[in-house]
Amino acid sequence: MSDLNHLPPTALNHLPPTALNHLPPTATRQQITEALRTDGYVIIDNLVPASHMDRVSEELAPYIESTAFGGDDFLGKRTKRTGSLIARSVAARELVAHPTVLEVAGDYLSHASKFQLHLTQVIAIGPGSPAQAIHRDELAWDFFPFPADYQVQCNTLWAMSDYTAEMGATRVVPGSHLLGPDEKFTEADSLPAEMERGSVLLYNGKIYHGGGANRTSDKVREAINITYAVGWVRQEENQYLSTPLEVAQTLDDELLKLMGYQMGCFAIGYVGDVADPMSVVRPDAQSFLTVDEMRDAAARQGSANNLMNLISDTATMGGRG
Ligand SMILES: O=C(O)CCC(=O)C(=O)O
Ligand SMILES: [Fe+2]
Repeated sequence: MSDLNHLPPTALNHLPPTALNHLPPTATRQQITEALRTDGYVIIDNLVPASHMDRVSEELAPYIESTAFGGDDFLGKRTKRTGSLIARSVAARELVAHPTVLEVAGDYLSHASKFQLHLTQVIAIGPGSPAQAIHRDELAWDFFPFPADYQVQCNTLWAMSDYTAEMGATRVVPGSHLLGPDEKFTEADSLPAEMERGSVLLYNGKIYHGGGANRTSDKVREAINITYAVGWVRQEENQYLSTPLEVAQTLDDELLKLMGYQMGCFAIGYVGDVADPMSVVRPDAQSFLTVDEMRDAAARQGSANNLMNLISDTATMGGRG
């Protein structure tokens, strides 16, 4: 470090980072959201105790055991991906609904009327696995080039096992969230998201990243990937078919809404006679987007404003407020 101290501050600013940014578990929602906005990622250390990960691990072990390896190089031929975490693990549900993460996701995606759960998955990278190709998660939507200033996702990777570079800790390319969709990066451009069990890497849909190579001979790197997206896109993991209705009926309303049992915006997600999807799980539910929520959406978008005026003019709001 002493050599660096002799450089002028402007030169220091141009040195590539040598480690990824971390925040303590006491960081505020504003600090975390700000870090995501500025850097496209941040690691929060020890957001849950390691003992929580023991519970998740125990509940999911039989499912991970019976999961097949991936079928291609992107999914990883020595990597297992085990989904349906809401149906399979009560402790994983608590991660899905972690208050800090939900507050940050709500804030980060507040340009949309609603946000929702996008996928839940254990990613277990086996010994000897090569690194995954470095990519942006936004590519999931048929490679659609979302505008540079439109965030579609707020993602998490929780360390369920130890998470060292040698074991295949996720690799992140700092600064890459500001670039377009067609960049190519190698492992050398990236840094490992080394963290302790119970820590979480938050990252947006635009930052380039990938699973690291597992260079050990006997250790499995396990992460819990839980991602959130704006309410108007299709979810990567089909939440309605992944969790049987009998299980859904036992979940609380907030988790159900997050899974997509709510209107994703004023026109997306109805069932039957334009009914709220929650009514399938709770027959007496009445939770259409309120007029106030539609007004909020209108304040964000010119076209929404026009629609609000139309709706007010023709007074068709009855029954939805
Ligand atoms: O396993 C990891 O560390 C990252 C996996 C990933 O980025 C993905 O599958 O999209
Ligand atoms: Fe990814």
